[in-house]
Amino acid sequence: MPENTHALIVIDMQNDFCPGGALAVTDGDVIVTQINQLMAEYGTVVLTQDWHPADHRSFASNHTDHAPMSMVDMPYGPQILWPDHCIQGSSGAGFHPDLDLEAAHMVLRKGFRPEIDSYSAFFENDRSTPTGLAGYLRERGVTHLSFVGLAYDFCVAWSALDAVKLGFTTCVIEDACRAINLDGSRAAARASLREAGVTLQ
Ligand code: VGL
Ligand code: ZN
Repeated sequence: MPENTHALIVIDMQNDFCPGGALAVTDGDVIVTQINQLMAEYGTVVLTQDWHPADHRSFASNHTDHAPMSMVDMPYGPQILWPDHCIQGSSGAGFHPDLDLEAAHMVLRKGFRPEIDSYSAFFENDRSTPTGLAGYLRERGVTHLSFVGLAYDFCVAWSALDAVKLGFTTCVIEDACRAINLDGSRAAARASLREAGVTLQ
């Protein structure tokens, strides 16, 4: 029987992060089967969905003279500029076709405010605007979180680091994640997760 205190948080298993997508993560699709199997072991399953308007400020195309993967200063700090991805209602924003949507209890959309990016499932990148996920989980009596999905070094890591800060016992199942790995971001994320007390499984 799945335990009601344990939730699986599936981060951004969307077409644009899979091979052929606008911000494809190498082998991003390979983890889908394993994630579907994991869902059965948890009392609560949450899917997050990166969900940007076309004029989102995290897109290089909305800044003059900036290439994708370059940096810009936003009011809330430095921001990597991405290729256009996960535009609301587009096929790229849809979940991978093999992901078991029926097993999910909640779908949380994030990144829909044009002025601010949102890597974490808990807070937007200003680090102060909550998504409401912590309240949802606490009200359901959830104390333990396992994270899987894309991308390990951005949305998975930021979500897991916030989860620890919020007092959840937190684990990242590395086998069921894949990384973008921009300038060593995978190793940096792993070090931060270890230091914060996230179990890497
Ligand atoms: C993500 C970059 C931009 C992610 C989302 O899901 O890790 N990365 N938007
Ligand atoms: Zn995004």
